Amino acid sequence: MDASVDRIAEPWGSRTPYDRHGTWPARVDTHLEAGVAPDQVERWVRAASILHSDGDAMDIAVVDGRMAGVRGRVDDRVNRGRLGPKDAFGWQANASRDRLTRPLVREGGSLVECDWDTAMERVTARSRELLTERGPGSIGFYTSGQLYLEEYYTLAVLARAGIGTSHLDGNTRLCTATAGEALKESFGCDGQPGSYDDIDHADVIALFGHNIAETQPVQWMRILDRLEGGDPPRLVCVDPRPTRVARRAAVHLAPRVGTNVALLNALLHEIIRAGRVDHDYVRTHTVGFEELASRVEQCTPEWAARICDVPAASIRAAAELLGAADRLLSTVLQGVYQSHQATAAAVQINNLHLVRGMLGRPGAGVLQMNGQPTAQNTRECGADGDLPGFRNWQNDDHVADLARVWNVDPATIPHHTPPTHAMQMFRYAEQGSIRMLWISGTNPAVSLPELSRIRSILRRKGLFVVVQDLFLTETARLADVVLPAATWGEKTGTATNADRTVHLSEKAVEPPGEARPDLDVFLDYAARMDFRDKDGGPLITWHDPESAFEAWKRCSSGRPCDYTGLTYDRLRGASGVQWPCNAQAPDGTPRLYADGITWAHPDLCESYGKDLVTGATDDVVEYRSLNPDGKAVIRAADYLPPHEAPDEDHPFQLTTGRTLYHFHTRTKTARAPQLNAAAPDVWVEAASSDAAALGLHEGDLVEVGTRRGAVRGRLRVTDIRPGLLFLPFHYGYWDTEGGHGPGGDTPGRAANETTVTDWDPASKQPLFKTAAAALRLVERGDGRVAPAPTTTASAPSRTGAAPATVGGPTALVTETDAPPRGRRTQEAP
Ligand SMILES: Nc1nc2c(c(=O)[nH]1)N[C@H]1C(S)=C(S)[C@@H](COP(=O)(O)OP(=O)(O)OC[C@H]3O[C@@H](n4cnc5c(=O)[nH]c(N)nc54)[C@H](O)[C@@H]3O)O[C@H]1N2
Ligand SMILES: Nc1nc2c(c(=O)[nH]1)N[C@H]1C(S)=C(S)[C@@H](COP(=O)(O)OP(=O)(O)OC[C@H]3O[C@@H](n4cnc5c(=O)[nH]c(N)nc54)[C@H](O)[C@@H]3O)O[C@H]1N2
Ligand SMILES: [Mo]
Repeated sequence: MDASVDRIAEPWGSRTPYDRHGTWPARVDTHLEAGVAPDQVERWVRAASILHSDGDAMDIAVVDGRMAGVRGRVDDRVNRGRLGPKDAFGWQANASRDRLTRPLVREGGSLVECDWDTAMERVTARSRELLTERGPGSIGFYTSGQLYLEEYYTLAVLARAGIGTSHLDGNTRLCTATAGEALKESFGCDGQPGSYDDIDHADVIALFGHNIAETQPVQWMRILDRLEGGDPPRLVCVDPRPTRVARRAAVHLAPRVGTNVALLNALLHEIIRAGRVDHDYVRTHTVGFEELASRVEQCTPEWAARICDVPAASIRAAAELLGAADRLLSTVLQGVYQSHQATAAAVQINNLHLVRGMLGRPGAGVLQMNGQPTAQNTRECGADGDLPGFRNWQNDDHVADLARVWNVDPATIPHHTPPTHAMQMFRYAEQGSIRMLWISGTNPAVSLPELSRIRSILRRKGLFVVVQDLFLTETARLADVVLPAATWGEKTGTATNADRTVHLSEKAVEPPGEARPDLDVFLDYAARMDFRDKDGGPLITWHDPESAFEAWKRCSSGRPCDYTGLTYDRLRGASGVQWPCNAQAPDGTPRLYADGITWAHPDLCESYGKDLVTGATDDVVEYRSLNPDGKAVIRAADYLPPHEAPDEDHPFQLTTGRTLYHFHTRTKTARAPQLNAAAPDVWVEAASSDAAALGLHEGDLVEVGTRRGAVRGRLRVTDIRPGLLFLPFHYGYWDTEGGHGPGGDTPGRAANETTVTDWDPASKQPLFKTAAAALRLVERGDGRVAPAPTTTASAPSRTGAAPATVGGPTALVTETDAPPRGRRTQEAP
């Protein structure tokens, strides 16, 4: 049966209920441009979504050589045919008229069009000059979580072995650095333990600072379908906002932002006190339990209740659910990773699973989530502050092994200090030691904290800025050279989602004008720079996506993220394979650590761990004495108060984050009419009690100010935690229509005007979730309403206070029930 559903008004579509341990029914969601019928589609081209980390598999409809719509892929393990709103409508941005079609270079103060040769010669000339005059440390690369594996790997090789710089990081630093760090701290190595299939089997699902309903809407559909089926799971939600997840939770804890560690320590205290520890598991697979038990001994629910401002009874109720669960699935995201004590908190969630022995079995797993579509690849390819293949920069054998793969001298690969993290790279640029910064696939002039500072760094005279993007973004406008990139649908490559599922996305249409795939740009640069291996042969021996993938396979061989069992042809068959995929696991690996902890041994581990308070790196001697046999490490952490507390001038806490319909700095979603209309401008959320106390109403124009800057937006009064304000971070100051928003250096629309330059000591991930702020009226709304959706966590607390968010006739998605099929066999519970 087919149904047509307005998927702006009903973002999660119709329900297809299923029972615990059952198979999630398949259903195909299709959205085609108005006037195009399914039988007019000439080709369906294989792809996976790149507007979140879910990895929703989809096919692109091609008509007359252009994109005309998308359809979920029915046999895929991740989404079983479903699409979220951004998947369904976001593709339209590709064809927008303001795509960059030619390179630009700065001439006499302004950016002017030129050919590729001119632009690339500028970049290589500057690179050579700097290498001669100042050495490799004067060049930095800041990349993305949105390119393809092949592109990151190529960039990692050219930056680390070609240039020889340690200044290479991704915007994954803002996103999943804490996920990676928490996995390294607990399991010695990055790599997602769990699987999305755990949703089918869990009896308790706990979501920590993760608004999955809006940020991975397809997995939320799966949870909703289980909630409607037999033996439904109970949800625990830890989030200060009234998210859809919170509204469906058996226990909702809405803590003061920045207090996750206190709450988690109380949960661990209760679980240990109530005798819920799996002592066999702890003895066989872990070290550090005694230390944890003694550190949380005083952390009673009453103690945490005072710090977190949640009822002690609710903490007990949550602990009872977590402690009694027979299959517990936990997910963690930015409410932890971008909040105070990020790594310490994320590690306590791993500890919860270790003490309860909830790992490596269907339904029992932890998902230290990713955010961006290919953040996993940034991390595993070493385009972040790590070495490729989860090799340990402190272990000379690992460096030597990498040097063997690249046929270079180990000394070529910088490894005497930790690879530079993004926040430090911007500091070096500010101080003048980094003189060239090549930014690909990210828009730091909107997404980094404290934007006035970022703008002034990017404008510095001595800093040569290269920006590789689809659009003339806020960042591109500050560049010396702008390189027009091709993107999803216009180039081929692989992407690995948050549960290690690898998808191949193929080129469906030609890129606009002279735009080029990022891979081609990096290969061109490497060729022009003439990077060589130690025998004088070319350092980079590949020439297209498939040969780059084959090169990466050699680098991944024998590593935790082993891709050697995969080929492009294989990925064109069964849709979605989870790494490691090799001779031992030819069909891929649903869960890590099913047979104990495998990569934590001192000789194998990616990291010897860090001090969670100071961030100081441990060395091999310390690690070997702590964990000689390579078990999981239970690391305890004391709660520390957030760095910036509310005071008289700034009486509120301020947090920032996402809304369902937009992706990041909106370069794509603002160019998709259905998505743009659902949330067209910035707004401010405050609790009804706070609004009443200040005499503020829905739609009033208000200003949120911190010590860094201010944002103006219309007020939405919601059921958010009293004392807390929320700003969506999507709105830059450059309007897609081509005009400035409220102008110049005080744009007043981007949340990051207000955020602080501060980061987690261990993961170096910046803090976007905790600040102290003031709120004041600028102008009465006089009947206007905030441009915020009503379908989400931003719903007004008073029903009817704002007209319901709808999409209308252009937002219809066809939902086609499909009989369950494909390669999946039912797992034994
Ligand atoms: N629609 C949409 N989906 C996306 C994206 C997008 O831009 N739009 N981006 C993708 C990316 S890159 C990412 S990283 C993910 C992010 O996905 P999420 O992490 O789910 O999204 P956020 O809105 O950043 O933060 C989640 C929640 O953290 C809560 N929170 C804030 N402070 C605290 C705290 O101190 N403690 C706790 N427990 N909770 C807190 C907020 O109330 C918020 O609801 O989404 C991905 N998916
Ligand atoms: N206040 C606040 N700030 C935050 C966050 C928050 O919650 N609050 N979240 C942080 C997080 S988790 C993230 S992930 C970041 C995201 O921050 P950004 O990475 O800056 O955000 P995007 O808008 O996704 O930027 C990606 C850029 O890449 C371009 N692009 C897309 N596809 C391609 C491609 O194939 N090739 C090339 N070359 N370019 C491409 C897009 O046009 C866009 O300009 O923001 C961070 N900043
Ligand atoms: Mo992210």
